[in-house]
Amino acid sequence: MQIGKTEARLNAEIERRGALFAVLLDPDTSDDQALLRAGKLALENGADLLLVGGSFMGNINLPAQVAALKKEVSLPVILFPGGASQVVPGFDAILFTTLVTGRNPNYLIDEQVRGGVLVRSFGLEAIPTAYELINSGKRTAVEYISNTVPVPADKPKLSMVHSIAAELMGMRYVYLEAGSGAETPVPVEHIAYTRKSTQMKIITGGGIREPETAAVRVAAGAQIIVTGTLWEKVKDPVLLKEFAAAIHTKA
Ligand code: 1GP
Repeated sequence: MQIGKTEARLNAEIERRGALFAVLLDPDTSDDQALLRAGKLALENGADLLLVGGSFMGNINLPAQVAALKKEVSLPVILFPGGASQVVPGFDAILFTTLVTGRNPNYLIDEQVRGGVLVRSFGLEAIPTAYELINSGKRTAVEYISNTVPVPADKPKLSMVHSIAAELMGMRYVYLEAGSGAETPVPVEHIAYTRKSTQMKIITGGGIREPETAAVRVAAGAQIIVTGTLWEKVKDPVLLKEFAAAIHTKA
């Protein structure tokens, strides 16, 4: 499958900035302006892209809110769904994920079959993405919901072999995930091993709360750093700027 416009834009931006700062927005809100406010704050303070996703999505107004967001915020807005039922139109692209570290067929093929039809009908650009769940100390929502066992934190080579397989299956991005609100982020060794053995673009997130934590993961080879939970409590422009500065290795 050919690289689409948004993926090409991300690739070019990664080339230009070294690594990108992604802010994850929770779509499950009853406040019609919440997404727009959070998106504007992210744009004004150095974020490069917005991801929209969560374990649950019960917001029937999401397509309209995304349309409003896209009108006013010039960043790529990418859907990061937890399953096929969360595929809705209006996004620049979707991270079309496969939970490759799990052995649950629902998240290896079933959700993709159900969601793929919607992706095509809505004309969404798909970015084929391997999703690897790494143990972060405590049980996360994604582990519970997906009913899969994460890669042990002290076994980075296990991430690596899943990354190799995913690349051979045609995936171009890999998301090394500790889980939303994780106690500890993905250990740098997992990132470094995947970097060393594949050409895939590496996204990592889960439990990143400090710019320095992001910077060491960029140094290990991550190209997109995702932060979500942090901004639910803190709406701090200064901290956003510090993250952007820590992540962008090129001016
Ligand atoms: C979750 O990796 C993301 O899918 C972001 O995690 O909410 O912990 O920043 P946090």
